[in-house]
Amino acid sequence: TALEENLRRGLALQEFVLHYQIQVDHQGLPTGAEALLRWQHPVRGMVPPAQFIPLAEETGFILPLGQWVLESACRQLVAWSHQRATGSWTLAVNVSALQFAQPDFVAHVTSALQATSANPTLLKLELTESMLVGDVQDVITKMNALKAQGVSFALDDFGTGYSSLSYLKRLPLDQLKIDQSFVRDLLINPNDAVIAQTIVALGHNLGLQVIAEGVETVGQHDYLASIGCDAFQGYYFGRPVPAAELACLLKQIR
Ligand code: G
Ligand code: G
Ligand code: MN
Ligand code: NA
Repeated sequence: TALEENLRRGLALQEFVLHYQIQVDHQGLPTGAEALLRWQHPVRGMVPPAQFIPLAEETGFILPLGQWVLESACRQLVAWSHQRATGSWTLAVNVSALQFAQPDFVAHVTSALQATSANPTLLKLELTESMLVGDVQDVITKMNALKAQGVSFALDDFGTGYSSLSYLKRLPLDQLKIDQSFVRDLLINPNDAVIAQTIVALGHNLGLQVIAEGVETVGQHDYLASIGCDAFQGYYFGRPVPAAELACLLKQIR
């Protein structure tokens, strides 16, 4: 299709960029960021991932694009490692199901780390529940191979998918991300509040850190903090921005 052709041309012409959204700990101190892909189309402007990732997954274009994301993220980690304020920041990178399912996924991540000399312990890969429904042993093997190098794992959009709790306890995860759909109405919908509490308790009982995404207000933050949520991400702390703007954001926080 024309869009598919455009995507390939866009990658060649360096039209893709990563934006970074800050993540903070319970004290409000930045501990890292999530990389979020954007397509700066010369005519259509900034195209959000929801408008091209589904097609990229259907066509397999997500594979070269995902590799570009991994390498760019690793390059950013190296740039941050030279600055005092960001020296130990972790960077969370979204991985698509098709990308993760490749037999050489581990080799691809390793190659991005080695090509950039990024510190693997600062790289966090975000998986989604949809990746966990197939061959669980294959998922665990891949995760363990990367964990042996120091890479960590978060389960994104937690609570919206189909992962069974028996899978969850077998996976070598580090972090659960409470989906933003539960955070949005936390203060007005008692069901969402109970779900958030339950995810925090579940995560902690499994030895996982719990981060909430989509935190937009101080009220949402205070409630989540009161139920023991460990980390926070959302517009209240900062929108996804280019790396250069993140430095300005940091100065405001400090
Ligand atoms: O940034 P935004 O909220 O528009 O992102 C929308 C969706 O796109 C999110 O579900 C996010 O996980 C996904 N996404 C963002 N960046 C990437 C990426 O680099 N790779 C993949 N596979 N998905 C991404
Ligand atoms: O699915 P994933 O969690 O990777 O995607 C995160 C998406 O949520 C990104 O597209 C990002 O732009 C968006 N996002 C980040 N913070 C907020 C927020 O506080 N409110 C809303 N509505 N969306 C957010
Ligand atoms: Mn994510
Ligand atoms: Na999410």
